[in-house]
Amino acid sequence: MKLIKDKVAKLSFVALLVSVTAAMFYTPTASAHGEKSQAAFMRMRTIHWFDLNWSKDELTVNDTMTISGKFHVFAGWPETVDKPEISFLNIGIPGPVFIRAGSWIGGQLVPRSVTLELGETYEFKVLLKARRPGDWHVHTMMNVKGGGPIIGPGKWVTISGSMANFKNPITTLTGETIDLETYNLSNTYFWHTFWYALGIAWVAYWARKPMFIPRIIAVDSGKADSLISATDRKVALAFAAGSIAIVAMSMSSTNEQYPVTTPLQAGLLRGMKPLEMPAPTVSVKVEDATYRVPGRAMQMTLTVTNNGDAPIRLGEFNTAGVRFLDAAVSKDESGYPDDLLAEEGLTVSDNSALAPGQSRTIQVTASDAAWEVYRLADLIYDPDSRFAGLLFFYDDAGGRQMVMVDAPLIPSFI
Ligand SMILES: [Cu+2]
Repeated sequence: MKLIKDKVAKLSFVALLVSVTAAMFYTPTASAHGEKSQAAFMRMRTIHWFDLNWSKDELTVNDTMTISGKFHVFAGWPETVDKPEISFLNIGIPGPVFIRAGSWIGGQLVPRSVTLELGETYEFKVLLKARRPGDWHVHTMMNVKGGGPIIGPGKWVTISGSMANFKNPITTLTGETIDLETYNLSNTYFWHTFWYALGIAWVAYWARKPMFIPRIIAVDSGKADSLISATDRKVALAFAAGSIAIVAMSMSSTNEQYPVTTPLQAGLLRGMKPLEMPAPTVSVKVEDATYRVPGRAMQMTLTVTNNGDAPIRLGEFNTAGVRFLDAAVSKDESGYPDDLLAEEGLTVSDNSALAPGQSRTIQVTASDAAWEVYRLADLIYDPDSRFAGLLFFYDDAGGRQMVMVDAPLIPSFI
């Protein structure tokens, strides 16, 4: 009876070990990344992405594409989120389905974190190389230390072909050309297997002996010392000395084989060059802003003053990557993702050209299902219900001006 119990205990232990190991190797594919669950204020009051362009939406493995555009760092950055002093320009994708071959802010290569200034606008570009076939939602993203990943708009991109053909060749500083995709992979497999096997051997050695119940009985009856024999001590010593010797030997042989190694580079780049934006000659005052829950529409009363020398019209309101356009003034020709584009989502009470020197109070309505689909309307349940967004004004000569708006948003449930 005791023997059977012991066998059962051993078997369950082995089963547990196997399942834990299996869980480590199980990696299901994720197709979305929770962009809608990120708090609305994070998407509306931190980084405003605009003029985005995904150079392709269909590629085969090894093809490259770029994502380019601009982002404005909102001056009224929320107090609850750390300032973007240590930020990393990234791409939000489900795992390494692309590799990032390079990224640039204001023309400068940014393989590291950067410091961004509040209130500034930056130009960026990211070069990607297709690795894993599938349909992937490719987002712009800014990782901000203390703020988390701040996700931008995403577009579906299809990669076809076979991952087995993926190549990632680089030339090292010592002049050797290697394929990073497969470089020294057998070595990685070897060491993982080796240490795993050694660990299992160690566990197996102790698991041969009576376990759990017989041991606790021995400990309880004051015979704990009898559980570890002289052989056990020798085996333990051999394991310890052997492990240390293997580490020391493999380390010295590695050092011999690769005499020149440099650590992964990390650090902070300061003084990123912002985009020089001409001071807007349009000024906008938000008189009030309400969000009508049943109509999925945001209504703003704006007093717009044109201090420039050309007549202007309001063409677009952009918040959290959702673009509301007045089709009569501006159209999208960049292939912007449909679900984020309300081509006729912007209604202006009087959108006739506003002459230089004039001022007018207008009612602006931004309505689209995206308020709910992208869960931006959740903002009204925040303790600090404020929204922020970009307004784009156009003149007849094709000029465009960007004006930031930021105001409390009051919900209306009727
Ligand atoms: Cu996505």
